[in-house]
Amino acid sequence: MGKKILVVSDNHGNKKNLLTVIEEWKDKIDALVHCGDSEFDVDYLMGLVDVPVYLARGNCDYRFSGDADAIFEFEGHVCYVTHGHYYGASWGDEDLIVRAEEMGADILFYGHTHMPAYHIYQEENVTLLNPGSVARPRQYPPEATFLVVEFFEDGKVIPQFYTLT
Ligand SMILES: [Mn+2]
Repeated sequence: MGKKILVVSDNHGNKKNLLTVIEEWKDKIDALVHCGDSEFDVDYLMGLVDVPVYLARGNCDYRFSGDADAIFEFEGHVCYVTHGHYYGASWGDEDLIVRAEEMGADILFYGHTHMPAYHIYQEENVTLLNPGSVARPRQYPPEATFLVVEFFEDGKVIPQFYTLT
């Protein structure tokens, strides 16, 4: 079994959905990533779990006192967390790929679109992952989603999307 990162985004003040996911997963993960627009502050989010927490500030995070983005190493990978609105997340992957390369990251987690996404760009060695929104989904059919990414010893990174039940 590999090490796991729980990735959530865009709960927009919905504590119930966020906590449902956290309660279910907090003992099974090695890190938590929130890609922004929680509408909660850093202290609250940091206190949710006993593992490292990496946060991005969303365009609706008016009370958020943390940095805009985060970068960390995990199992030999460099992971970068951004909300994505500064990098045209709503319009396409191009600027996100450039940003990942700028940051020296091979995995980029983002939110903002409220739609789950998983794209591998082999030439650039960048994987883009969006957990979707855990409260306000915009894909069809609209289902609140989140993501668990498992990192295996051989370097493999396997994302698994979940629907909030
Ligand atoms: Mn947003």
